[in-house]
Amino acid sequence: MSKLRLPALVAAAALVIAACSGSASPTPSAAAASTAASPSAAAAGGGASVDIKNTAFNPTTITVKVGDKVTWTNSDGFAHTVTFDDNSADSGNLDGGKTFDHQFTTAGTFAYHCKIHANMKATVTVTG
Ligand SMILES: [Cu+2]
Repeated sequence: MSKLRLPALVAAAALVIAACSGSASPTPSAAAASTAASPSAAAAGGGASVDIKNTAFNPTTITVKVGDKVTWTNSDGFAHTVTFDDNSADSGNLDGGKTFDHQFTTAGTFAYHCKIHANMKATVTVTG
């Protein structure tokens, strides 16, 4: 689905860029260009989000593609960590309300945990 939609977005962005190239007033066309760019950038980048709430990762298993970024958001009012078992990434103490992200560049299944709460465990599966 997203692959079918992408050319249309690119074409729309190209039209916006072409339309504004001769324009003397950049403010409205710049706003239009950034609005058009947002959905296509999200579709091209890919990724996933994990919420940390009630001393648990949610969801506990996610699957992303190589090159995707995963963002963790601590929705609890106290610190957690996102620490990979193989030490490939570690958020350190992530206070409530803070986010941590990590881009996955190799395929595999990566287990992670919270250093503060031993029962908090989850995995990220990265497919090639
Ligand atoms: Cu924790």
